[in-house]
Amino acid sequence: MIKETLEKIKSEAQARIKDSANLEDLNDVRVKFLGKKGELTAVLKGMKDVAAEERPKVGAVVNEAREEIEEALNNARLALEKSVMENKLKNEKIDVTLPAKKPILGHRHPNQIALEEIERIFIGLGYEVVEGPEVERDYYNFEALNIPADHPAKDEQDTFYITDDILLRTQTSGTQVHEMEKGRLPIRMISPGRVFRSDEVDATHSPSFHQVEGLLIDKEVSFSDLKGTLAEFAKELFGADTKVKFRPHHFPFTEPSAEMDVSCFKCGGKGCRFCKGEGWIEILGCGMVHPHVLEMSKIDPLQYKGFAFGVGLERIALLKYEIDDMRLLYENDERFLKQF
Ligand code: 2NM
Repeated sequence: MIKETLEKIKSEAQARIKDSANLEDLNDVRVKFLGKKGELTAVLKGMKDVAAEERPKVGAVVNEAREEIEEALNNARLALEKSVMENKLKNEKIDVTLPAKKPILGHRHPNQIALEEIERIFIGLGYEVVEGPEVERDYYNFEALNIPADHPAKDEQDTFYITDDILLRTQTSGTQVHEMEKGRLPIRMISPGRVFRSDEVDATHSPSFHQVEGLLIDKEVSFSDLKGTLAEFAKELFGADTKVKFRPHHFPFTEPSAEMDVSCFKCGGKGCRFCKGEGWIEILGCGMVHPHVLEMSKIDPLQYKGFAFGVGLERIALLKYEIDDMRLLYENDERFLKQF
């Protein structure tokens, strides 16, 4: 009687195991036949009705049935696990021969390329690169540079004020004033950095652009030192054939002051579309540091002289890389940037 029941349980279990399509089905089969409330357990519980002398024999047969079902379950589980793994391997196959995704590399900005070139030239001439704050006091941006209270540059139309006394620097000269105040002479420095002016955006203007200003202070410095230095700078930046020309100009912080033109590096000075037929291109402002500027920073103008200059970095980048609209420099379009 028990034997028949066991046979039935075994064959039913085998059939269900065979029908199991996945590990969950198989687990259901285990619970149904071997679990606490399972069919085989029910048979064991029925043992109390079996005669005492028969019990060991019956017990052995029940255990045998249990082991058989367990083995069948195990084999089925291994087979299922194997096929799951095989499916995974097949579906998640990686073709290592496919070309790799190329990482997108950044590119130096044309401003940065121009800046590094300018820094290289002046470091070669013994200058130091000094950076200063973009937010300045009125004193460092204007007063110490001999810019009078009624100068148009000080107008709210032209300068971004934070308070009456604190502003976004309109030039990097403040950095040079800080350096002069330290009283460590001589000075040979350039100060690159971002400057701010309340300008509308167009092809040649932006409310925020970059400058490199230079300052040299020593005993016995003359205008010819300025000319020689800037002529050398122009040759290094635009080519050995570059000629320079100085036109008188006015800046409050230098006296005398000048603007420097370089011979057009496209046509060599004959006049072309690039230099608008002039043969010359304006690139910087310069001059001998005003004695009053030296005095305000506690440098004796009878003992020390200096020259200074200021270049617009964007202007150099636009010229050097023949870019005709400054706005392109600020869009950070990778297709544009990677051309330089
Ligand atoms: C320029 C043109 C001429 C200049 C002057 C000074 C300082 F601090 F020594 F007074 N720094 N930079 C200067 C002189 C800047 O920019 C067009």
